[in-house]
Amino acid sequence: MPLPQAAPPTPPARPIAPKARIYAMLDTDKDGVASRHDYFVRIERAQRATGRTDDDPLVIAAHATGERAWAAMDANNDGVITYEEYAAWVDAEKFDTVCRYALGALFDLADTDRTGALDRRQFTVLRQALGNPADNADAAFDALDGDGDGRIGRKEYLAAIRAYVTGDESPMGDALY
Ligand SMILES: [Ca+2]
Ligand SMILES: [Ca+2]
Ligand SMILES: [Ca+2]
Repeated sequence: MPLPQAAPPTPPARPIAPKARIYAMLDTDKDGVASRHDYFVRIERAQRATGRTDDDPLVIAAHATGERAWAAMDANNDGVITYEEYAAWVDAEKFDTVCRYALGALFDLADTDRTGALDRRQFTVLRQALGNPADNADAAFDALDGDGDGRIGRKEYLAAIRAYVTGDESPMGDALY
């Protein structure tokens, strides 16, 4: 019996594996495929939510790092990243050379008082821009604020995502879903 024609590969409906969870997050409109529009709408949302102008240096930086990350991930330049494309691409080295800059730039957009850390309100704005569920924003904040000082530092945020992507123990799993 012939195999059915390949539909676009999609992660499980309730993804458990870190890469599948992150991919589900990249698919902002939840149609099963992460498109260029899905990816960049997150920057636009973060910009709008923080009242930043188009010529804000942090907005420009977010677009620049976003373009670099997108170009690296969408290797065949067709405007979409399939789950298989993403899962095969991302690893610790890609995180250190590509992802951390795009994620850090989004973090900086949300850090409106420029302290290098996000308070609960700023973190919630960032999560909403990134397309994470809003209903567990408080639990996510508590999971990432390991020292309980009411702030999530830029380094601890990026380290948590890195550990999550590379399969180490990370509070990010609780923070995403
Ligand atoms: Ca999509
Ligand atoms: Ca592609
Ligand atoms: Ca903290």
